[in-house]
Amino acid sequence: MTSKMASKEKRTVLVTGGCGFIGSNFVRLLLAERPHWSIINLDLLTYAGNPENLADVAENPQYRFVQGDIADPALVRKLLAEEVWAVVNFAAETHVDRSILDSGEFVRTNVLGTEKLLAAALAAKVPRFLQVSTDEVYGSLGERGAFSEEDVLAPSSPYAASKAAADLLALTFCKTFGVTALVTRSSNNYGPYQFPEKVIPLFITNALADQPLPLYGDGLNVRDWLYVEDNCRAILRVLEQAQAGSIYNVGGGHEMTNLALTELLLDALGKPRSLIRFVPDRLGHDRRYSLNCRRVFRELGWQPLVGFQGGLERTIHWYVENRSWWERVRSGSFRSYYRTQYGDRLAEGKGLETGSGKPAEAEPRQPEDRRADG
Ligand code: NAD
Ligand code: TDX
Repeated sequence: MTSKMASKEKRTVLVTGGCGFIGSNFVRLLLAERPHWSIINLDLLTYAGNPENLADVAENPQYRFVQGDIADPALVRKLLAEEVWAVVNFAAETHVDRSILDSGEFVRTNVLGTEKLLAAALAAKVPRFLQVSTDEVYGSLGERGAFSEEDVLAPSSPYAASKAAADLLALTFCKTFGVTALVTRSSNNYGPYQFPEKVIPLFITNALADQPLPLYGDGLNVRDWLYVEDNCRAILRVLEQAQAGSIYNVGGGHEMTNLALTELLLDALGKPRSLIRFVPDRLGHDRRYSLNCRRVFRELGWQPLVGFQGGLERTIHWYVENRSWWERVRSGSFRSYYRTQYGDRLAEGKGLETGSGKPAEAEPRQPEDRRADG
């Protein structure tokens, strides 16, 4: 069925984790592009979930919010009884640094929660189940190469391991029980409403508050950046068009070092580079991520529409215009997290003039190239 026909059909989609960063952008996209669809947003409202992220659509009759846990079978069963056509599972603990401080909640939500959601979808015969996975499941690359969907999963952090488990559970529910499970593995997203623990919003908001920007290790780890709306469009395409059991890499095609990214942000904000602090590295810090996205280009005709320069400008603009949003988010429990994560690190940190290109403490791991096909 073409997406044009689908857009006229009435369908109900259960979006989980819709009060987070990507989930809220996805809900907004669905309401705009599939106005006949009904959306149920199931979100536990952890520290990362914020109903304000969807305040502008809260009164839309096609949208309903339910506060609850994906690991609560009775609640999920009740919601799936409403003739749900698809589940899109964004709900997760998502921050690598927090998984290094304490991995328990990552296993509970990302692994057990996903398993419970899959079991409920199987029992309710939900026609489609999309698991939102990540490039981190593949582990780290050296300077060359890119991961394709057939590569072995070799996660480095407890976060990535929990996401790999969820990703494989979805695929096994397809093989073993016939659930129409679909998996997307995207690169680093950025854009409005991202929780300011992740590097781009953390560095924008620190810079706006004239606070130091803590750059891990030598600052030369590489990430591939994808504008959040582009990822949401890819997820919608996979949801409507992909075959059962298929996996799609979704990358932005814009790789850069963290140091280059930081300098770009400071320049764009008109803030001095003296705000950069090289701090002790993240444990198990993946050196580089890169995705081969030929499958999603060829089979689904998806490609990113937002260039990095434009996407970053929009993102910076959003954080400048929404200072009250991030000041609220950065208060309360965020402060104690920040002290735990950065207190000692910043005390040991070095500025650009003394630290440029040098790790402040441990040498970051230099993993071998896993593939060289990119
Ligand atoms: P986020 O941390 O901003 O939001 C996560 C949301 O899930 C929050 O609203 C939270 O309240 C909710 N949640 C957590 N535990 C829950 C539970 N047990 N039941 C119901 N809701 C729960 O995350 P994000 O950055 O928007 O990421 C969304 C998904 O995309 C995650 O699965 C993540 O692994 C994946 N992903 C993220 C990126 C990225 O760059 N942010 C990249 C690739 C994949
Ligand atoms: O303070 C920091 N200093 C720093 O140098 C932080 C928070 C990060 N970094 C570095 C670490 C990474 O190399 O910046 C890079 C990006 O870090 P994060 O924003 O924490 O993202 P990452 O670890 O790459 O994981 C992200 O992309 C994949 C998301 O958080 C995951 O949810 C997603 O699955």
